[in-house]
Amino acid sequence: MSTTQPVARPSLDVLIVGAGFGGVYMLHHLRKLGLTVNIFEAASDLGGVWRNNCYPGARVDSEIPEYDLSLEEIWRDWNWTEKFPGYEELRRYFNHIDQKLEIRKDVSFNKRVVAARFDTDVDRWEITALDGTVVNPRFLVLCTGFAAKPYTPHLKGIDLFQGISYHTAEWPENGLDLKGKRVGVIGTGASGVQVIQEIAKDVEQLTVFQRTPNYAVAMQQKKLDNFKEQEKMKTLYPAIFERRRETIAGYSYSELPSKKLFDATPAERLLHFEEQWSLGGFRFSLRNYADVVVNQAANDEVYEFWKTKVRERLHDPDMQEKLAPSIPPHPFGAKRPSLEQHYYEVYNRPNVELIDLRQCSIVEATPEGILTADGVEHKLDVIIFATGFDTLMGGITQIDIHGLGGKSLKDKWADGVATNLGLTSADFPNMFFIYGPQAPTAFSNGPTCIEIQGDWVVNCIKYIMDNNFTYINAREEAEQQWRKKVLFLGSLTLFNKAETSWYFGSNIPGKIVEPYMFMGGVQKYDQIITEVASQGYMGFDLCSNTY
Ligand code: NA7
Repeated sequence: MSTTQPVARPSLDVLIVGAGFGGVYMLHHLRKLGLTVNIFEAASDLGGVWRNNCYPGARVDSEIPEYDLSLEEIWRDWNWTEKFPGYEELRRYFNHIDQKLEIRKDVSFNKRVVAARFDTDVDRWEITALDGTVVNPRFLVLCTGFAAKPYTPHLKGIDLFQGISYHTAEWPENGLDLKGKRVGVIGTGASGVQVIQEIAKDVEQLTVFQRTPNYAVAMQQKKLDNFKEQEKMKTLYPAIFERRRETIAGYSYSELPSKKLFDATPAERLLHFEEQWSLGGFRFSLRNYADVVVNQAANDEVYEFWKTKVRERLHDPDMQEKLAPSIPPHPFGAKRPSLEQHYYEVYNRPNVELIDLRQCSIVEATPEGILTADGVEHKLDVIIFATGFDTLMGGITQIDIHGLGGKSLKDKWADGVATNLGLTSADFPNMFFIYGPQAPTAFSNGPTCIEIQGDWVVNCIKYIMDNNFTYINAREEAEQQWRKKVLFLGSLTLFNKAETSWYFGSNIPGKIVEPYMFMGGVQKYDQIITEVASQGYMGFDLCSNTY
């Protein structure tokens, strides 16, 4: 870190960290309260994940308008060109938001926050950025996103590799020409699936290193070139935005059939599966029978349908077995299914090889590629790590945060995350996080979760200011109760049956394995946090200090 350069901004009320969906939403609403607000953003522009993830094929797996912010100022004269937009269009969306809401004037770019310390002498946060900038806001709102800390596993010998290697979330801004190259992709999660299906046609040779097959489902992408139709649809937008808050997963369509799977006849089930599949998006997982996530036999039936759908697109029986195994490696839905467009057809191409790491593991990187346990050296020019993130917690704990009594948040969470309502943590007063751990977060549609949590935080800050409190601090017993609830809900489903899953932190060696998200659904979450606020912030201490 460079030397400290204090910036005289004593009047700063709120510092927001991160200028993605969460940061932008918070900035707009907090400014409306008349507060002085600034965003510190590590990247050079707006967009959050859509700034960092610019690998070929990067696009959102939630369709529009479900993925829109509900602010009419934004959606009224914005039209999308694809149902599931790519990162370039999402960046243009952020430019549009800026035009409408004048966001950039209150954002400091290239400012990575590295430390935050609560100063009890003045009851303000002291925030330090990597370039040495220091600010002292009353409130700190972390909108760092759930996937802010990329994870690259250590690959022995990688330093000797003479080609180039990138993590998907650290892709060069100016792109990378992969035409005619021999490319290896490690990882087949959401990022892996997207990059693989995009580049297979361009590269000379693609070698995919797969540890667990992705249960990818049909995106059913659509071009939206008829803007008149989109404009007409807008009469429904307010209803869609209201409805998405009343569902389990924050999509207006994410309503489950009332029947359990085996209460429906085989014909009914088949028709239901086919319908959800052809409608596309997350419907096949989010509108499936409710017991699929708790009943193994019901889950097996869904897996069988999925397996048949996938296998009929693959020519080679060996590929069929690797990509859609006879014995499911984990229950359907235990890992987030990706949305694919032509992912499986990629494996019918002569220039694509699939290495099943469960059969044959990676030994090391060599100067010319990757050596696998069968003694084969896969010659590569480029290695792409599509190996995911230290999700949910990593974006927060990579900032050195100290609260009351000098307590470190990272130390506090070393034995497991403790938050009150997935919004605050005891002894870190006036600090909030949006779209972080122990909230519905990535278990739900991003904008819905962000708006529910964001509205709560805005109202809470308003309450503190209106009532002349100095700060709000979560009570430890409330936090323990919330933790118990999160762990309990996480234990009810089949989701903990996957060997490695970022839902449970088991994708990162050494990370505590426990449910990192509130799995009780968006509507329930909204009800709980609203109730807490309406009861005068039950489970929190509201302190008034006079100086
Ligand atoms: P994910 O979904 O965490 O996927 C990471 C992939 O990388 C996954 O296939 C992993 O296999 C694989 N992986 C991780 N470590 C290794 C090692 N050491 N060796 C081989 N393979 C490995 O990350 P994404 O970026 O794709 O998506 C994250 C979320 O971002 C996504 O769900 C969206 O919400 C956006 P595994 O499955 O653990 O066997």
